[in-house]
Amino acid sequence: MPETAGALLLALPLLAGGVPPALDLYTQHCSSCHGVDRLGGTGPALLPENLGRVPRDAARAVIRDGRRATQMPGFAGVLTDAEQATLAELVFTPLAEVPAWGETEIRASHVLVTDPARLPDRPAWQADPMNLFVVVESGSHHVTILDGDSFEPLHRFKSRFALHGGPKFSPDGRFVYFASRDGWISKFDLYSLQLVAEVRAGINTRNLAVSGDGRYVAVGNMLPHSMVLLDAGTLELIRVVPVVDESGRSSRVSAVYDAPPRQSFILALKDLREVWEISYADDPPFHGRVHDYRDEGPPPAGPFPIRRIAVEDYLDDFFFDPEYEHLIGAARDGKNGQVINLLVGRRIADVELPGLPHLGSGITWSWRDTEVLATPNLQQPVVTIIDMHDWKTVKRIETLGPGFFMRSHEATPYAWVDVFSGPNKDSIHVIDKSTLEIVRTLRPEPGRTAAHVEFTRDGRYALLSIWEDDGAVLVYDARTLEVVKRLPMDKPSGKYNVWNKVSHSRGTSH
Ligand code: DHE
Repeated sequence: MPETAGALLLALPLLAGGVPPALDLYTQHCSSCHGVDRLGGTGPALLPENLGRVPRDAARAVIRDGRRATQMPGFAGVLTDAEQATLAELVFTPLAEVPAWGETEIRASHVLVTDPARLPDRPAWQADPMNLFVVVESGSHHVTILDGDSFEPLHRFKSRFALHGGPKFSPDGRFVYFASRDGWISKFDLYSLQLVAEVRAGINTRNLAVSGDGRYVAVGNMLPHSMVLLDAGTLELIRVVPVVDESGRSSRVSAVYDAPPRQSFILALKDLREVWEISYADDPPFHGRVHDYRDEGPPPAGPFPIRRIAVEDYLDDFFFDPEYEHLIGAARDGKNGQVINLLVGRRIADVELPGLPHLGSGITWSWRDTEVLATPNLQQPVVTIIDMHDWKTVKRIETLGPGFFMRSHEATPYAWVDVFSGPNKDSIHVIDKSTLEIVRTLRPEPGRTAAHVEFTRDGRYALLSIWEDDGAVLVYDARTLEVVKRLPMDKPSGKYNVWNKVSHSRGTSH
């Protein structure tokens, strides 16, 4: 949308509401992150549709104090109480016209940059294609493709503004798909190091998933309230699925992930107490919009049927067990996590997960005669370890502050967790996976945020981000815990190893 049109949209409700300073305040303090037209950027879209569950008092508190574990700063001391109130009022004022983002807009945005049929058969470089790293540099919105053996960059290119969430790979590891917060989905060919296609699937996108058979891309949107199915080859639109219940209430998507053994995409929703499963199997095991397997439900409704599972709370994020039979979900501001058995389609247990566990970053490993899951917590200085057989807490490991990302690898005895916020955000804890004790706390570059680890394919090296504009990726020997190489990078927010991702390593996010 042209800037002038966006400004006009913004001005209309202001004129109607008679709050003249709001536009100036918004432009000066908010628009660089939230978009000139409030449609989102690095920060979420600031529209009443987006803020459905947020009370006005809470919105004012966020403006005043900032939002923990995000880049939202507090404006106490910068803006007066009256100015903060004016801004809070503005974000609950509907745009005069909410921009549509449906089939027409999505199709119009689609660009096929390179004909997939003309792509070369072999990589244009000498390296192990399964040991590449895709490094997202969020400082200047670039992506670096790194050789995971020599630790030399193979290529660097400009990405869409504000990529968020893990990029996802095709099952053979050749293609990587990115989602930006403002809805752009990009497909990149790692063999020929070029963009294949792009499409804007939403106005504010949460994340994307690629189907286990490599045929589909699912995009979960915050705005509009939809899930978008794309052809994974060309990124052409297959279907827009409105996220609406039978009473007409719609919801933002908290996250969409692929469940390969089930041949389905699973969605958590922010505003409906439901989990959705959308089958991409040729012969789906359920039909139509049904509540769960036991319901007779309406007659078959063609491909991509939706199964709706009722849950007891709105889920903000979730995580699967390695067999993809259970989903462990966390509700923002909830006291406990819920375990939902996907076979029977209902909650079977609660897990003790106070605060705000970052389950999307959870990992699992074998421990004694059981399997445990470990998750950092965005609000509390703790890593929670849960037994996945009886869903009881095995241990709460105290850390130096709330953590965002956790990683391990089958071939290493350690799990690494960052301290993402607070005075110790330059620290990384190394946890022994058998004793569940912190065995080392590293301070790679004192005073500078250290975050997000990813291992090489063989688990020998751990790559860690110095999460600063003039930051770096530090390569650690995962046995000696010594740095063997430093690669300067521009706020490397995340790094993703092809093999660990496509093989669904239990030590990394999916
Ligand atoms: Fe993220 C992944 C949600 C803020 C960097 N983040 C994810 C995922 C979810 C999520 C659901 C998993 C998606 C996937 O990989 O498919 N993130 C949220 C939030 O709810 C939160 C707290 C507030 C929000 O802005 O919506 C949030 N996230 C942030 C940030 O402020 C971070 C630190 C900086 C940024 O880039 O916005 C951030 N999130 C990341 C990264 C991943 C991510 C780097 C991928 C992690 C991985 O290794 O897979």
